[in-house]
Amino acid sequence: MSQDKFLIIGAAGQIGTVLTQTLRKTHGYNKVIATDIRDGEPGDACFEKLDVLDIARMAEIVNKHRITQIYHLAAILSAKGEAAPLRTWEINMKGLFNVLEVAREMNVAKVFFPSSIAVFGEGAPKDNTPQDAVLKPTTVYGISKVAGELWGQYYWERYGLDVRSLRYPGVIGHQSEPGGGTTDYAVEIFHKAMSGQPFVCFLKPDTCLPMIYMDDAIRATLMLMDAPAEKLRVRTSYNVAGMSFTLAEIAASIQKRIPTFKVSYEPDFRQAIAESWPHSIDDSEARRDWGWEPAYDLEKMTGDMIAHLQMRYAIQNC
Ligand code: AKB
Repeated sequence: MSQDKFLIIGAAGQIGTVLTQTLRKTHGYNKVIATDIRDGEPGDACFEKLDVLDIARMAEIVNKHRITQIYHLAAILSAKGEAAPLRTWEINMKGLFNVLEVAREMNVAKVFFPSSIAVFGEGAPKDNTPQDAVLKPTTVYGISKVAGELWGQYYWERYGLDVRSLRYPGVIGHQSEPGGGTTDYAVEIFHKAMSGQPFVCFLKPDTCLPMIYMDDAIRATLMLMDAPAEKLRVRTSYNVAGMSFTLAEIAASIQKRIPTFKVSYEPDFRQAIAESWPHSIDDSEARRDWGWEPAYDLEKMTGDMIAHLQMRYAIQNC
């Protein structure tokens, strides 16, 4: 068993919830310290309340628990970020700087920083968007991710801090709910279908976006973090792909299993964000450097989501 001690920042979020559970299953409960701005379970010695803007508290937690790896997942996402651009910049960038500085000062071995397909914008090819496509994002979230990628690379090159990163597509999972993203619809659609309600979508039916199933997203994260440092030729952030589909396609995939499910469309400001992003991603560098291969396509993901949510909704309705 490894001697690592993990710190998850944003552990109550969509990815943080599942990553915390997965790392605890592999390494043991006490090896993973969950932190969030929200309260944890009373009396949980492996939870610490943390505001990412509070560097002194972050350093205290890293010191107290002798942390060797930090997964920094706290951020304001694309749609919510547009309501308060300067606040989003502050949280996303100052939060990252605090993590990088604490990790550098306290000799943390590895840092994970999530980037996103939101780094792409005008000028990047829409289909099979390559790793080194032009990065001209339109959202403050996307701008913060481009800057974050470059700062991660800077800390690696300047200080030897081992910062690793993935450009996540929209993440779909049954275990936790997303919040504030443009791709959130792809989780909400399942909950509406399972609770017998119609779904009114904020994007048009032909909007095609890259997505990844939670199991694949977690597996990709851990594969990257476990890869030998000398294999990693990308020190900004790796493109990573799962599947791509339009809204009409995911609706049809659910309707194959739940024929009474109804979807209608009322696009809002998030349509423009979605249209600035790629349709699909070329992740050949991730495949080459650390053996990435997704396990879930649209049909397999829909089947698995419905099976898990069926159990959850059945228990809730008992
Ligand atoms: C969002 O929609 O903002 C996020 C993302 C693609 O990074 N899910």
